[in-house]
Amino acid sequence: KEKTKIPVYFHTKQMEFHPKYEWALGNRIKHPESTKRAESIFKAIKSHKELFDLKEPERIPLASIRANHSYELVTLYNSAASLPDGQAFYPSVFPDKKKSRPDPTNIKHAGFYCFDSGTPLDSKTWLAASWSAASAYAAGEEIYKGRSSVAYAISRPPGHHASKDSYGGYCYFNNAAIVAKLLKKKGRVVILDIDFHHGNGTQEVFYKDDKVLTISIHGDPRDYFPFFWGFSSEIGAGKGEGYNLNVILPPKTKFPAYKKALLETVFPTIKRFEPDYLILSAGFDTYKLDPVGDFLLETSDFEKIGKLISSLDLPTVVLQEGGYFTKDLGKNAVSLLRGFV
Ligand code: OKP
Ligand code: ZN
Repeated sequence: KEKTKIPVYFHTKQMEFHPKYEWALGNRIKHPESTKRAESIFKAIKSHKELFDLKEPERIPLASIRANHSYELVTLYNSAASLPDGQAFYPSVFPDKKKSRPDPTNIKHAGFYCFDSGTPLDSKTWLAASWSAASAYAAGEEIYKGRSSVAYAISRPPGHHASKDSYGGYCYFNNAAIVAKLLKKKGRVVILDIDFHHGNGTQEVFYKDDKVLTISIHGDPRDYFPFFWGFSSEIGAGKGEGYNLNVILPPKTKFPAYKKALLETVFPTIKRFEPDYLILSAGFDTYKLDPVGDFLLETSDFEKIGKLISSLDLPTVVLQEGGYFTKDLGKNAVSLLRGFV
């Protein structure tokens, strides 16, 4: 039988955005979400031509962004697009949402829509974020149209912290949620988030939805970003009650404990749901050398995780989320995807 390659989507416009800095305990650090990340993945993908078919996405239909994000949020990103080159807006005022009236055409009001201090807006943010979403959407279409059983997008900037009308955690558009809204037209969707951080944006979008099951495995939110979401008590609401699962693992988690969480908690929940599609929010900040995360997974563990997840036998869209040890990021991504081959 002929071996089919995994389609991988990426657009060079995703590389035009360069967030400058971020704060870590009062120290100004180089922004971890740099273009070097995508470069590392792109290089690793290109060096495995036998496994991957690298493709450029078409522009994402604006309707698919609007299906997941508010008019105001899109307007704000548009306003940022006219900032002078080299200027970035980092919000410093975060008003009470119930008591303030924001103007999304005024970039100074960005704090109304933003929840942290590490997610700048500049003239290129909209460009890169919409091409990142386009890559995700194109990978989603491969699955939607039944052309492939697995597809991957080098979706940078990432998406899982962004919700309908707010952004943060280096995320602007929620790529996984955009793809889920496409796949939902044809069936039941599970989004499994294996980034080190809780996928609060994804959780929020589908919190009251019983057709999209959201699961996130992450470090304890009491100690790690995003701090205010990701607890096991968050199980969904309304008809979505029982359709959100948060799995917290301790610092220094290694593969055996990670595998146990997958097999004993995550997979039974997925199987009970009887999904038609899987979206994997793949972060590699669970890697042992990651400067942001605190787990101890090895490069070879990602292949094992990929293999375990592919044993669910679901058409799968793999989307890039975090992972900040740039040098090994590409080989970690290839390792995970190899598990699907
Ligand atoms: C994004 B993703 C405090 C340092 C923490 C936020 C981490 C965002 C992670 N300013 N910064 O889930 O990989
Ligand atoms: Zn992360």
